[in-house]
Amino acid sequence: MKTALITGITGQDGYYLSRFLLEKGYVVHGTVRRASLINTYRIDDLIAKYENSGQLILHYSDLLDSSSISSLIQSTKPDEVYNLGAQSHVAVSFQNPMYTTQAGNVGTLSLLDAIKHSDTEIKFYQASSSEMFGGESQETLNENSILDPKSPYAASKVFSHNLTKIYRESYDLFCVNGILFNHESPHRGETFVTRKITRALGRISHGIQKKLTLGNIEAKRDWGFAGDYTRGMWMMMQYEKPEDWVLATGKSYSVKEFLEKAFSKLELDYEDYTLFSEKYYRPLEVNYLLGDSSKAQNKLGWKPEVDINQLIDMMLEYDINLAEKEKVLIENGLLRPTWEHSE
Ligand code: NAP
Ligand code: G4F
Repeated sequence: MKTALITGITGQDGYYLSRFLLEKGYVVHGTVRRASLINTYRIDDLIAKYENSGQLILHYSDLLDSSSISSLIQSTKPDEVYNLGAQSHVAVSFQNPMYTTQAGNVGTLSLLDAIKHSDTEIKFYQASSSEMFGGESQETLNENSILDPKSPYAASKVFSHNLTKIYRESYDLFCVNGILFNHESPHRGETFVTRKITRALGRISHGIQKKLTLGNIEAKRDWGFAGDYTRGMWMMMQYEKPEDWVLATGKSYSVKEFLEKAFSKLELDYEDYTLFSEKYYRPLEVNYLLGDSSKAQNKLGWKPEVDINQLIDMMLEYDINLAEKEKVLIENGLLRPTWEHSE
């Protein structure tokens, strides 16, 4: 039975990856940040199913706390480490550049160094990002494309990406970079644009939200499904040697096209519901992202199973059900609708 350590297990990818590994029989250790409110809601079902048997073990930790990171590597003795933890919101990284950079990089360095000093057989996955490419031209991006980061978040991802390569080449460690294009799901954070749209649409359909406020809807992204991408992470770790891999669908749509598609599924016109605010524009934008995952498709046998229409259907179904429950709570005075003003 293999053991995995996942930083950022409470995030979207942490949920899909840990579910996948637990179903494969792995023992999964995950790091959780202490917060004043309980922040494990995405993995609560997994905790209920796997914690008592000892197959899922959670540890309080923070990527900035190097001592806790290195003691976790020593105490959990993982076969595979997946470094998913990050302040992952690009717009927020302009407001909190120092924290984004430190959390993104101190943790990677602590993990890699702890592996180097404790057990060089441990495999390491780094959550690299298509944001590193910068998206200035309309080219299709692969593992050899030039990195041209456009935010503190992306700059920090470039640092960790390079560090992962340096440890691989210097110390012969099994370290891989997964360069993942945008991937979404019903468990996507609610301030990322796709979920912001489906969450609003769910509430609009139940009459508990009137308008949705967005920023630049001309930007294009290559959007896939998180469950497909976390499966790909695991496949990279099973490959015969450590390399860098792009995961993408090979199709790019603008935020406006996503909006149109989502609203038209409920026979609504997004223009009747959408407002725009400077607040959601970024100091520097990544205009165009389109990925070429042929290396992963040919060498790993990975391919995305969910297309954009299925993804929107999945997210909408979830968010319409969620809004139905919220409506009942509002009607009973148990919930106050504050989302019109949220990010
Ligand atoms: P997410 O939902 O924002 O989850 C991020 C996770 O990191 C959460 O568990 C969060 O904990 C944790 N975290 C944040 N700061 C931390 C710190 N200082 N110490 C320890 N943990 C910390 O992100 P995601 O979508 O699952 O993405 C997973 C990883 O892939 C991230 O590194 C992201 O940058 C990268 N990535 C994502 C995409 C994408 O499209 N989703 C594409 C490329 C790369 P809390 O729950 O306590 O906040
Ligand atoms: O959904 P987003 O915030 O995702 P973004 O910036 O592409 O970053 C995500 O994908 C990266 C992979 O490429 C990850 F590395 C990163 O961690 C994260 O998961 O924004 C997508 C686009 C942007 O162009 C943004 O300007 O949507 C545009 N947008 C327009 N209005 C908005 C909004 N984005 C957000 N979050 N909120 C808006 O109201």
